[in-house]
Amino acid sequence: MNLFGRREAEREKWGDRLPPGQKPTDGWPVLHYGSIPKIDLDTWRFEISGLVEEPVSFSWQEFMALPQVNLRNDIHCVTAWSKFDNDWTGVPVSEVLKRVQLKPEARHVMVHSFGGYTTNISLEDLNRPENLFAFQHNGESLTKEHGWPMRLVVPHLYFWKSAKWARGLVILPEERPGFWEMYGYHIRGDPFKEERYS
Ligand SMILES: Nc1nc2c(c(=O)[nH]1)N[C@H]1C(S)=C(S)[C@@H](COP(=O)(O)O)O[C@H]1N2
Ligand SMILES: [Mo]
Repeated sequence: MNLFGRREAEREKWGDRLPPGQKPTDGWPVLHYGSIPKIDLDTWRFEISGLVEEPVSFSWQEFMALPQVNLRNDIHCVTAWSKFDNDWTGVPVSEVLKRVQLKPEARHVMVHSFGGYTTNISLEDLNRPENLFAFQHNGESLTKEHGWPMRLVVPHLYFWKSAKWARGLVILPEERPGFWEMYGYHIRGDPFKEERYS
């Protein structure tokens, strides 16, 4: 089959689930800036600060005691691969956000990772039922290169929003660019609108 034929076949197979300009992959590429941070579960913390009445800080045990879910979704990387039907286990973002009281001016979030990576997201895009802090993928603990022990998964936006090695959220009144957003990636990054770069 020629390239055009193959693309047509993929489009037919995945239909509306394949965003424009994307190609399905069966593998799982590893993409990140810098090196994999060293993390120790004994000292690991996840913190929410900024525009909240009381900042909160979870130990690994406390985080694991939150309600967990299994969710299946598709991921879309801005470098043009999409990976369908990922099974994640983790804690819904909504469960984590329930543990803080947001101040009335709260609108946006900076997600922080061990190692210094950041990415911005609106509270509305973050607090959706399909988003989770995942520690398993397809039944296995996340590998170090894919974000062990825990990463954010936001399937409706390009995958750079899904911070690996997540360590906290800072709640903000307005949008501020994160790491890739500062280097020209789109501030929101909806794959179905092809919001790749700004
Ligand atoms: N902490 C951290 N998270 C990150 C990144 C990063 O550089 N550091 N890269 C992002 C980008 S650009 C992509 S495409 C995905 C890649 O995730 P994967 O390596 O599990 O496929 O992670 C995102 N999360
Ligand atoms: Mo990426």
